[in-house]
Amino acid sequence: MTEITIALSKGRIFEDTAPLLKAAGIEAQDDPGASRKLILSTNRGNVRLIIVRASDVPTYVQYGAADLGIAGKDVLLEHGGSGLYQPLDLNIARCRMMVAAPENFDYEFAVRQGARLRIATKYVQIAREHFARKGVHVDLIKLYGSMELAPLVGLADAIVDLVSSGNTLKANHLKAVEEIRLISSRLIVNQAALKLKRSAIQPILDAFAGAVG
Ligand code: PRT
Ligand code: MG
Repeated sequence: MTEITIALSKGRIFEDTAPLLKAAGIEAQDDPGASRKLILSTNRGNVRLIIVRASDVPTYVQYGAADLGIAGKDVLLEHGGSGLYQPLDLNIARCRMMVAAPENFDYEFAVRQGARLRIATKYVQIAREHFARKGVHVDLIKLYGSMELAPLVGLADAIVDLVSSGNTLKANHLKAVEEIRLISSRLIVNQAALKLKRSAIQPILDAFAGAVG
């Protein structure tokens, strides 16, 4: 039987993914939340799950170490998507990629003035493309987390980050000043695996598509 490996991350994506896997007839043998195993067997002998960092999912699938994966569009845009099919928007882990600035910073005015802005972000590709499209000159400062801190201590004028409830911005006296795009998670497939293992992969794709509606 054809072996299938699916790359997932713990955290918010996994919670929303478990029902979709179930709809595809796939259930993990151990609870990924509790288990420290990185390779989980499932009720289907030929299907296994691997647990990786959210931002590493596209890399495992690109190189064929996993056949399928689930990754946020934010992560896919930063990765570039080479070697991947993105056949399905799963509509889970939804949020918005936003520009945010301190409550007392007049972003629109700074943009109109043609000011050069310092932007701190984990999402350098997305930010670069956004500001280039707007014709705004920016210096991008790459961070790996806690972006909200950067404007508070003078590292940056503004940030580019994901926002869902808005509570993190509010708690740090920041406001969203511009929406870049909606973000949700996508099913991704290794392009070569889809050709070579289509009879095993296609039913999983169909089940996911049916569960998403
Ligand atoms: O932590 P790790 O390095 O393992 O990876 P990760 O942080 O990317 O994983 P995880 O599970 O936190 O996020 C996985 C995916 O969830 C992301 O790639 C997004 O596609 C999606 N997602 C949805 C979010 C959010 N909503 C979100 N709100 N990812 C992060 N956030 C953060 C945001 O960066 C900010 O710090 O939550 C904070 C804001 O939340 P609110 O509710 O206060 O607005
Ligand atoms: Mg996280």
